Amino acid sequence: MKKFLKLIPLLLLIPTVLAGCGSSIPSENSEEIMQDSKADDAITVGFSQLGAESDWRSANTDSMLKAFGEGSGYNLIYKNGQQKQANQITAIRMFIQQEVDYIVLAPSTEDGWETVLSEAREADIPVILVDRRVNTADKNLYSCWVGSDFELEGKKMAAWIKAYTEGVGIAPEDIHIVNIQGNIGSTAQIGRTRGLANAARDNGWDLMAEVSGDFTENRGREVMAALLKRFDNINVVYCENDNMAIGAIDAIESAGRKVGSDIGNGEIMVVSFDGVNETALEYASQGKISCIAECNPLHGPRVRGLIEMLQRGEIPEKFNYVDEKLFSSVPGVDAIVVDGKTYKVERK
Ligand code: GZL
Repeated sequence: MKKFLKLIPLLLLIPTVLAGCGSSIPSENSEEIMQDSKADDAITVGFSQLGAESDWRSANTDSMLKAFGEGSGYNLIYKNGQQKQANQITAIRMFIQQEVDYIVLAPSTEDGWETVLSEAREADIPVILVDRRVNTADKNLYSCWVGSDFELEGKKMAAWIKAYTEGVGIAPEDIHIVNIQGNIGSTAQIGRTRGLANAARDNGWDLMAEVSGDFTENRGREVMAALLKRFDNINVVYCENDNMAIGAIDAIESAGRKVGSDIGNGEIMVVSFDGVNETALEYASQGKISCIAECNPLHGPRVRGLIEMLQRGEIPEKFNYVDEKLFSSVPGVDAIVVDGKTYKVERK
């Protein structure tokens, strides 16, 4: 398992990246942009992005467009799948027809890719997976993958919840937690959900519900409002991304409840993943979000590095994980241990 260089804490990096790149992110409805390179022998990359559902996704897209943009020596064909696997499959078939040199796929969910990836292999076009993974029996249908260890992200968050609640004397059986999940069947959802569910079982927490908020703010708000009607004892809300956390906090405050880490005095503690959305970062520094598990979206340079290795005839690691941190402004937990490894909790 290859580890990339230690990352500058994402929380300090993303606003700069987005600001520095301007609005090169195509709107959600734009189907395709071609960034022509001046170089005649440019390598052509077909990039099938799953959609534009969150700030994380926009930062991920922007990172890719920047890495393969003007002057990079590459031609990039970008296709936005608008959250539909069928659109991504169509895009990959278009890339095959156009005889691109590489296909980069950020898959919406894990299942249903065997046929189209077999077609790419028959066309002798290497496929690189970015962010989420695909569930294929034949791992040779793609050259390599780069992204996050989502179950580790969930384990780290659960370890933080355990350390914090033990530190303030909350008994495990008094932790009444709901999980607002990402898109069901996506690698990020599967890993983060498993990380929490296993910890709740092992620690004796009351995990009352797991409901998908589709990684969007609006669905996060709707799901949280419904959960507050269903349960009157929720004291921890585990949101599988920042956008859903922002929606959930709005619903909690609209219901007249207070978000914060003082769950012993009736506050509802909200924790989240990504560390990209500006509002979520502000909430975290205020303590409205008690802890954020970083999920780094800046995969453009990493994907480009993998293509450059393949171009040199080198064989990259099959699975390339990025190192990520935890962020909290809530006092009491300076580090957590997961699978024998210690992770420092970053303070803003
Ligand atoms: C995680 C990525 C998830 C983010 C969400 O790598 O797949 O999808 O956590 C995004 O914000 O929508």
